Amino acid sequence: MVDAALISLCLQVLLTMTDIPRDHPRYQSLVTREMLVKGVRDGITSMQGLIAHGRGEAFDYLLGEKTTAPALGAEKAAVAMLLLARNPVVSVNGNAAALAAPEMVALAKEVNAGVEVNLFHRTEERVGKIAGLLRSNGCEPLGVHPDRLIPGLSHDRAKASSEGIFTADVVLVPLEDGDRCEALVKMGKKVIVVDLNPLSRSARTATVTIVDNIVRALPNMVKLAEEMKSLPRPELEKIAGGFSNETALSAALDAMMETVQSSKQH
Ligand code: PTJ
Repeated sequence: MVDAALISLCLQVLLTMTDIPRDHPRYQSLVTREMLVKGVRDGITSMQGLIAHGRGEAFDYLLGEKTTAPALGAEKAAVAMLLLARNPVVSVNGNAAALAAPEMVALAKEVNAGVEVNLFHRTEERVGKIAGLLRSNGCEPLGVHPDRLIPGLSHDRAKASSEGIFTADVVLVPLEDGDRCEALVKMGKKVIVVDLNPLSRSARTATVTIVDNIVRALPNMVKLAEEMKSLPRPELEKIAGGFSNETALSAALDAMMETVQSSKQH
């Protein structure tokens, strides 16, 4: 009975996705929305995740819904940092799971990282479902039975696993909340975030902020990791060391301002 209901729901979502005309100028954006709606229906994404995505979309609109050259530079620096890390970990929340689960797992494989489920609005049911999705993509995730708390956080989002995020030297935490980003940086970790809002606290606190949509950033990073994993360490160190988060955020704001200015001229 439950299976039949699930199958019908999946079919409904697939039909909605195929209903979106391919020649719609904002096709990718609309498909991404459907992926998140499906994520909520499947118990993977939180309702709050839809609101967070809406905020992201507004910034993406200003970016022209494309990966800018500075964002690609940040993606390259992030991949170099992950390849150089002793114990890298990729963190997955409800939005990342709905939008980029296969790519998160593929990237973790390329850079030899652990994958950990870490939720802001944590429920054991949602952790289980996200872990199941990650397993179906070929990895055994950490974070299902967290045994440590990140210092300075008074919330379920503090939960972490000792062999994962707690001891990691480099963490990729896409769509991270500001408090947790700050707490991880305070623990001495290099923190990579994917955040379309260059003004957010996470963006300003992280070691590397990728101002790009996760649906573009993660596939780019998988490709970069495939290409870069054979580079010698000094070369990777040069790429990672040459990155400035301040400059990257300023470039993202410039790109957005340019969109606003050119719209005013028309
Ligand atoms: O699954 P959970 O419980 O862990 O919850 C996940 C969310 C995302 C709801 C939670 O971490 C949250 O509330 O995040 P914030 O504080 O709203 O931050 C999300 C940030 O991600 C915002 O700055 C958005 O602009 C940005 N964002 C939203 N969608 C995307 C995005 N950045 C990149 N790609 C997106 N698709």
